[in-house]
Amino acid sequence: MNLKRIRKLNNKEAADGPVIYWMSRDQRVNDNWALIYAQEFKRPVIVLFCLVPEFLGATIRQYAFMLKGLQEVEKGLLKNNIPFHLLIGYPEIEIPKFIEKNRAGILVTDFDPLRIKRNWKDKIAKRIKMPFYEVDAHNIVPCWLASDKKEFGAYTLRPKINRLLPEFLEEFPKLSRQKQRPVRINNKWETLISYLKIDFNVKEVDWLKPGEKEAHKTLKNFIDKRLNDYPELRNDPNLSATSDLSSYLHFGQISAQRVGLEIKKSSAAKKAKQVFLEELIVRKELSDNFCFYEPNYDSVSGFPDWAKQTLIAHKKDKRKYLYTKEPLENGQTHDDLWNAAQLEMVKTGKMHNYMRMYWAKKILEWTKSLEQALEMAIYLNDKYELDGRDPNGYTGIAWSIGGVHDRAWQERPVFGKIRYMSYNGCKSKFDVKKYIVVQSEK
Ligand code: FAD
Ligand code: FO1
Repeated sequence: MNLKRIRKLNNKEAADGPVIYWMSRDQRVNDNWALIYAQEFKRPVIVLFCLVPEFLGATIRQYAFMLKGLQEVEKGLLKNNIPFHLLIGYPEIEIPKFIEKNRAGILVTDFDPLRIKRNWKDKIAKRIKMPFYEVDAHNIVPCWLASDKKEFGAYTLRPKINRLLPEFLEEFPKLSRQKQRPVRINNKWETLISYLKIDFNVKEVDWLKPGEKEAHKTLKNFIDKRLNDYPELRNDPNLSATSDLSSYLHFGQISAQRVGLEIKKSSAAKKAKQVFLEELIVRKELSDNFCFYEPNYDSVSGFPDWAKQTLIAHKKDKRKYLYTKEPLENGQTHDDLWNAAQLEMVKTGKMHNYMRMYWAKKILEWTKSLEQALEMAIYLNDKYELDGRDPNGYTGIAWSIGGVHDRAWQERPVFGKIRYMSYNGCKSKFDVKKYIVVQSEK
């Protein structure tokens, strides 16, 4: 495999013993560069997942989706004679403990730009006595290679990605079946719920089924039925014109590279492929670039200087409407379109992309301060969206509220030079009334 997908996180030398793949962001058996790399050492491979009691405001909606996907991972690995252990606790404690107990010689994990994951890895890298490798199994072009700095926007990252795509958008090798059948592992799937310190009131959803198989079905369905119309219809929240792959991508239940390969191979029109791949590759990998190179990706200090200046200049502007957490969370503002979008997210776990932009910008318009607006948008996004707690979320919110990857627009109250979106603007783009009615009936 292309070794440019791998970074070493410490400078320790390999010892004897099995290779451990600590699976975290890329929760799948197939098309997983981290697992493929773990097998390259030609030693027995053991896969672990460390379940933490809480994760960035996730609720049972997202935990249940993830855990069902992981049960499928366990089965898929066992078919290849690869043992899967579900650890419960904090990775910085549980991983070193497991390594020691199992006399492992090498640790491999998948890449993630989020702060919480980087902190776990920093601590583990110091605590263990063996080499620790990180493989970018999520991005097609490894994040640190696509660019060595925080990019200004899609227009600066796009040429860099496009130059490297021929090298990285390649087929995956097949997983090797291990020779020895693993001993039975008693993962505690049934009892682990009691260990979670999360909100159990946010209901699971049933319109999207979790797991690697379902992710592939969703992709096939999109390619067969909707890809050709994607460029024209994707911005209409009344239509199911987009792929619905974001939750699968978020939990790594499908690889973006597999999606990219299948889209390329399909018989869809060139324009449709190009427009979709722009979102899947350039926009998505730009989010990882932002979170990787901007330590303050979820706070106002991470906004570009021009945006901070203009927002501060308009800090004291009078807000026509001011809302606290409760009316926002309950979708009880004066704006029926905003309320419908909020309810779409609360009920289904997925707000349409076009509405996400409008939704976040209105939070800026209706809250006391910029800091409060950002905090509120992240809180709601991470609590209700199935695909939340993701670099795409932090970056999408920073784009909407803080001008990240955008440019200055005409100045106006509250927003300053941040791009504005209006109710009437939405009316000119799609049937607003229909959207409101449909969401209220869900
Ligand atoms: P499709 O249109 O089918 O796109 C295919 C894939 O491309 C998506 O699954 C996604 O991985 C990627 N993609 C599409 N649009 C974007 C984008 N604008 N930025 C980065 N990648 C993109 N996306 C999340 O995955 N998680 C979030 O928490 C999230 N929060 C957002 C919050 C706001 C305020 C905004 C403006 C955008 C947010 N997005 C988020 C990006 C986007 O809205 C979703 O990725 C998209 O709606 C998912 O639906 P889909 O899979 O049907 O998209
Ligand atoms: N990753 C883990 O390694 N352990 C977890 O227990 C865990 C829980 C979790 C819950 C909700 C969610 O949306 C993500 C979760 N993740 C967990 C991480 C996830 O796989 C992603 O890596 C990041 O959220 C995005 O990069």
